[in-house]
Amino acid sequence: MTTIFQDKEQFIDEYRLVVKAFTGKSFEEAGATDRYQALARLIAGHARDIASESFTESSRKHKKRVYYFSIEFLIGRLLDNYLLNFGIRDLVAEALADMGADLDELCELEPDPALGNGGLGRLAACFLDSMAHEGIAGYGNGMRYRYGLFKQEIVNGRQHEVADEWLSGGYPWEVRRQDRAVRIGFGGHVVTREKNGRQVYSVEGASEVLAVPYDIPVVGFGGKTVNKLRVWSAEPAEEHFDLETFNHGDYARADADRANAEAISAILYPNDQGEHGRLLRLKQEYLFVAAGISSLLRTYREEYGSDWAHLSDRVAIHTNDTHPAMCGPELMRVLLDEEGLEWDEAWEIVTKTVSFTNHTILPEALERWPIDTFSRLLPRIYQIIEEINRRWAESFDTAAEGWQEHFRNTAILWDGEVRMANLSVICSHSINGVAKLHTEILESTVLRDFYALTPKKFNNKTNGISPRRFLAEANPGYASLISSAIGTGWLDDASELERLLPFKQDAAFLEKVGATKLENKARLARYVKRETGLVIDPASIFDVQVKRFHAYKRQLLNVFKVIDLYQRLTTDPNTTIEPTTFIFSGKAASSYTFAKEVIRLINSVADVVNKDPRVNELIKVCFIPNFRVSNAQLIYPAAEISEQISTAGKEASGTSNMKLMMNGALTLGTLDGANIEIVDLAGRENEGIFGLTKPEVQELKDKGNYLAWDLLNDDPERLGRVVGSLTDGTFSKLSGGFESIRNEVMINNDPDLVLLDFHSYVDAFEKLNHDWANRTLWNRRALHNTAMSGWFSSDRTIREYRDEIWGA
Ligand code: BZD
Repeated sequence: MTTIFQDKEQFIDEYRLVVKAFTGKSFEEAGATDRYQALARLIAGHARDIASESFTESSRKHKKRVYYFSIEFLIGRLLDNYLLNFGIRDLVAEALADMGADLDELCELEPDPALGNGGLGRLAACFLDSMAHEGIAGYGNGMRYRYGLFKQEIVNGRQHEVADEWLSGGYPWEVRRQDRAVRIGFGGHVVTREKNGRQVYSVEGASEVLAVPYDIPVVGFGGKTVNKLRVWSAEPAEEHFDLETFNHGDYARADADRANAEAISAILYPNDQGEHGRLLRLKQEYLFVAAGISSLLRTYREEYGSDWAHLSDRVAIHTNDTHPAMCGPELMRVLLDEEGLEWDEAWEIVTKTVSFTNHTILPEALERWPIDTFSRLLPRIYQIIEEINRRWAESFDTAAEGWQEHFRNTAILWDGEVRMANLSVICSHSINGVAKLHTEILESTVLRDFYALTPKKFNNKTNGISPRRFLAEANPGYASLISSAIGTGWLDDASELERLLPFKQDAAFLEKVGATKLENKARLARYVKRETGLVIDPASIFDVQVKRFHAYKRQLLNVFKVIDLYQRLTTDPNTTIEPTTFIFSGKAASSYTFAKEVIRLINSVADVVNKDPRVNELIKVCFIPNFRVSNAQLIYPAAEISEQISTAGKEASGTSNMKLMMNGALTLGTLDGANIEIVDLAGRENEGIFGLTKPEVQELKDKGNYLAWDLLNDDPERLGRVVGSLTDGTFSKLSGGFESIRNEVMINNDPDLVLLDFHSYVDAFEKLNHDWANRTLWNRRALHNTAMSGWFSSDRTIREYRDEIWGA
């Protein structure tokens, strides 16, 4: 552990100086926001000092640099996390207390940058954390959106989207690097010249914007390595302020260039399963790719000159999903057009440098662009893609049987579209899925033709999460209980959590496990009361489903369970249940009508159930608005049941399943994504597993004879009544009925098999729910889950990437 302050006194002296320099006021005169800003600047300054040491050290040792390209990084708040990683959290908290301030209050003032939609963006952030912890010279490359993912407000049960102006108060962690800005061209046309008997390509008539980088330090646990996340902002390449137009009163047109350029980095697209066809999105993708490639090559040149043949020994470029798929073609463009390499030489360098992770198998989420749009916006990149595609076609042995089908499935250009997944695969030396089942599905279905050709390129890297952020920082009570038993080594090596296993026999320890959970539930209950006015009982079971809203994630199945319980509790005196609070949180893409209706249904059910004195001592429904990293850190530690109920085969991995497991929740889930590995590690007896498996879902699809009506007709008492309640007025008081949901289930024949899994789900829930009565047994299973969760540390995942993909 390096320490940046020798003692409290040194910290206080430095802090006072920064407050003064930054605000012009003394610490006593400064308000809370100024105090927060100054504290963050102080820590960021130290972080940057170490970052520059880390960089020099990597240069000296010729360490391979890993560039993680991701269009999203959902980093969350940094202050608390960096104090923890520097090992100075207690020192700073005590010093502030001495000064009459409160660290927790200051931490609360930090904006929570929502530069991502969900799992993919948060995974990228956990990977930065782990790369720094593992001492890898690993850098994030992404976008600096002026507006993050919308803020969600709930009005009459409905989701409303409000702009997230996270930058308006200033962001103390970032530094603008004007000196490293890069010009990026869009449009224009390709011209060919001959130079020394060689064709030389360039683009003329392009319009340019300036990509300006902002660097955010990434502090690794232990404080020894500090890396950087570089995010790009779009600005006009030249100031074209039209004074005459302005003087004529047309203010908007006077500054039109600025507005057009800035639009590129204005918003994060809020659709977590792809957003196709939007020109601005394509501009975003090219901007952060081209700027990132230019920036990493500049660093390389400074260290190794033009020794391009060894690029892949010194640099790894990892592409997080297909949004950075242009890394391959852009690197080709620079090597061919600017550095004068031959195609074959350049291609070998590119394919040895670039690697790719896929995050989805939903066919509608696979990114594709109309050739028209693409070639007009990026003519030279398109030309290079055409050539890659032509050579790919040529590589097939046309005498071999079935080559046409293999080619059709693997071609980059097909049906008037650029297929980004195929581009990513062809440009990469490694292709990985994010959980065992997901990788198997990639190999056997989505990417099977590629797998048949080059099986060795495929590998699995099951996702992971940061134990620092999601256990130590989110759950300090449990973390210190754990450390009191096994020491603090688990923060460095989460596999040490297994040393908790002997404590499963220690009744007093198990009681403390329950007591910390209760405290966390009380903390969440206070938050819920403050945010929504709803009172929830910390003594009830907290059953939690928090994630993006999506049909395949089946929040609908969960609320059907709640409706069914409600109906049985009010009509059948034999129904028994331990008091339970059903907690939901998550956003739906603004254009995703069905998902938004499910949110409205949950809130409408909550409105009825929570007001009904016949049941509201037993069950409560709670929707927590505006799910984001900061409130997630309050929710995971309070959960007892972790709802992971996607239709088998649909969830690539999931990561909230891991966060909840680490915090001692039991998984109520299907055998999907990383749930399978959770069960493998912790044992089926410690979770609540239900539902169709992937092969069973497949068989059903193959047979094609699933009929939602059959299930409904067979079960009028329960399923029939649940579905009926969608349209019979039971839940329509708040803002109307739910015909569209009913139609999705009955007329659209229940595409996500909600009705089919309903009974096994409710049964599995009730079994878990009744198990809770024996608190000692429950706490034992909870502790077992935590003890076995160390494998899900993103440190483990990153070491696998390092050893098996990046060779860093
Ligand atoms: O990625 C998610 C998957 O759905 C999860 O199963 C998986 O655990 C995580 C991490 O691997 N995918 C996303 O979160 N995807 C997006 O957020 C996204 C964003 C923009 C465009 C397309 C997808």
